[in-house]
Amino acid sequence: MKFSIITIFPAIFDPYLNEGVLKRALQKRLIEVEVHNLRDYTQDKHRSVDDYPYGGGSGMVMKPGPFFSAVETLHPDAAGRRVIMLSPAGKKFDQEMAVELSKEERSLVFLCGRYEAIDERVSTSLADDEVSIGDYVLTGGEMPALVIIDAVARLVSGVLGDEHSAEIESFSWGILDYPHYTRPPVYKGLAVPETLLSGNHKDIVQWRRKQALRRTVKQRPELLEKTTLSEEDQRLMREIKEESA
Ligand code: 4GX
Repeated sequence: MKFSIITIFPAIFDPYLNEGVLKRALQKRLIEVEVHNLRDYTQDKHRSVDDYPYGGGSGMVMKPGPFFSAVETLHPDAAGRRVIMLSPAGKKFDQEMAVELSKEERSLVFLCGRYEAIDERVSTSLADDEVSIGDYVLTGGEMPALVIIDAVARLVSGVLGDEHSAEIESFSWGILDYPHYTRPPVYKGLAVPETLLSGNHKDIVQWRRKQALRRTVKQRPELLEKTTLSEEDQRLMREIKEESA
């Protein structure tokens, strides 16, 4: 899987990519990440990437030229690239989009903007997708690009160890994870739920599923509208509702 990033702050990426799972994935050549400086694709001696907005108003607008030059120079074959512009106005990124992107054959090219805006022609005529990581305003598209690369890279085959492959499916169940505990059995007077210490595997599986459902109802009820619950889940849900009544 190949990722390419276009930014005026290339130094942001190295520290994050050179730790943990992504570092190993890069070493194993399971993923490839190229970081390019947008200013290398400017024409003027000041290497300017922004300018005043037509029509007036406050704030600067990123020029289209450097983004087009960078993409067309670095990825001249349009069929081999999928250009993703990060923007608060984009489609909301979620696990479903991460799964879809992880199956992409083309290079994923991330356009990271700064300032108040990017000239509209970049989103309409250069980018294939405009993506937002959430409804808040950041100072640039670099962290959104890293968030997406992180979420997509861990879905690439071989990036997580085999022991984690079940975890890959966990969010696609469409409900939240169950609570986890490790030693000690009592910490600051807080005990680990006894079912987990019972050694009864069937009870443990059912307890975890019920906890996951309980947590989802309480914290993210909207997730339950998108998923279909099994007969067993529906029985557990009735129990949950009776207990809270
Ligand atoms: N999810 N930002 C991009 C510059 C900008 C402004 C307008 C395009 C259009 C963000 C987010 C985000 C701040 C990154 C503004 N680019 N990106 N930047 N939330 O807030 O993706």
